[in-house]
Amino acid sequence: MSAVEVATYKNYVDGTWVPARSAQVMESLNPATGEVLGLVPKSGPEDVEAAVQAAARAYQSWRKVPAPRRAEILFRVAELILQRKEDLARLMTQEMGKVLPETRGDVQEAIDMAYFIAGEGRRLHGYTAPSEMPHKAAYCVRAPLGVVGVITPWNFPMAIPSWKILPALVCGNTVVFKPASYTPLLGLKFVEIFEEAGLPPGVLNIVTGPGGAAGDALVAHPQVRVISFTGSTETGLRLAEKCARLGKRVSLEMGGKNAAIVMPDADLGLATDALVWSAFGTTGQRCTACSRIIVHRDARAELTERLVERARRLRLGDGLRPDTDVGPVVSESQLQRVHEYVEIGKREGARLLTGGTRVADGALARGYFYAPTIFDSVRPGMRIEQEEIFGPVTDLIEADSLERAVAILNGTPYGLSASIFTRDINAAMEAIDDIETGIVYVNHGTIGAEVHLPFGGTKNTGNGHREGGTQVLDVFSEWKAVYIDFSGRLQRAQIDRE
Ligand code: UN1
Repeated sequence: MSAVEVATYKNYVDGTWVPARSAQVMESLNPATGEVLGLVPKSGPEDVEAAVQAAARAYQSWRKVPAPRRAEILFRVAELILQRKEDLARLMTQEMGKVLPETRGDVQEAIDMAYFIAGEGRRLHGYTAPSEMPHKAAYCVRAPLGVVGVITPWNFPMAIPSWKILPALVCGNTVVFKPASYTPLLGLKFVEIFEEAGLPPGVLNIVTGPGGAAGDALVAHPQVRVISFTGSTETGLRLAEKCARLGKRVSLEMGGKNAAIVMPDADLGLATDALVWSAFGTTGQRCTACSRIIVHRDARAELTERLVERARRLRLGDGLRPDTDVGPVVSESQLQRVHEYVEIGKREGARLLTGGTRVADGALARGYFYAPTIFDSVRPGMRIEQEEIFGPVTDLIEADSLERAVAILNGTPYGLSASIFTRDINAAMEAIDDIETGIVYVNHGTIGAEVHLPFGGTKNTGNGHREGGTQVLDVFSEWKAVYIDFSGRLQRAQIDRE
């Protein structure tokens, strides 16, 4: 690694690439190798101010561009991402560690979202309704809100920003985007594509920097009308409090403690494949990761044996290598957090079946690698059963009936995704009815949501909003009800009833 060669990147504000006003920079690092990938602006409140001002000015003209024309730009965005899919995926693997097939999937999710939302430019449906008066028309339309602040995590550096930025833009809002501090380069590459696709200056701005300075300034700015945030529950709730004081709309996607139920009649080969993928894919760093496996007593021994055997065979390494199954966790602090939870689990009396250690042999010594970890004999209520770990750790919990399994599944403060493995249609339907999560899978793991269905969770996972689907449009627009009276006289609603 030669420090001399490291590229320096800039923010994009009002259609121009600019350094932070303070001229400060911060590093983007490869978590598999420790290599410095680039230097990006360490932005502060003054950079956020400039970006919000630019977005507020651009809003006045962008909101008047007909939605189908706004969408044409978004179709071009989709085409450009598609052309660059491989380069973006490789950079993403370098910047946050997940293996190349998964980073290709992340980029593909942004492509899917761009095509899907661009299509909405020709719909953005409202509806008409009959008026209670004669000679009076009534209908409603979606109106944009103004400047939107987008704050995103590092685990899906393109997919998650795409879920927010694209619908915000198609609705006619303008955006200030603050990507995660661990993945600024992907954020900057994403914004470059919008510029190339012909988005007018000021419509989308990016400021890279720490959440504490740049993110908070965005949340606190009175001209930012909506905050869309994905990240930890702790940060999300703190942001929500600030937004509430300012009367600002906030859409939150926060933690999860997702579980899968495995019934004795399930296809255990399929369940093993799906659960290893859901627990250890993305090194367990998905909001949707399966961190609890609730297994029926009669399937416990066999499923446990299969899972442990498979987890032990997973190969850790640099995600760019074709023989790697699981990449590093994103940072040293994340590595410590995962290990602390493993220690907590042991103290609570759970039985460690495999993993539970940092792996630092040979080339892995420079990165943040943690062995895929499975705990057995986990009881409902243990901290490792209740709290989100966000790493390659999953728990096995025994249940003796479907009813009990669903109760355990529902027994955490979160409600993002859930799954059940069974061949019994009645059991599956009952579980779908009783599971209290925003996403339910049958004979499929807990990960892999598609962009055209609503994505989000119940309880402390969110605050009632959804991303994906046409439902996401509700976050970035508000309803305008229109009445047109063509009677030529005063007609009083609720009063003139003859
Ligand atoms: C996340 O983990 O933050 O459903 C998003 C999935 C992906 C998105 C995950 N499509 O697992």
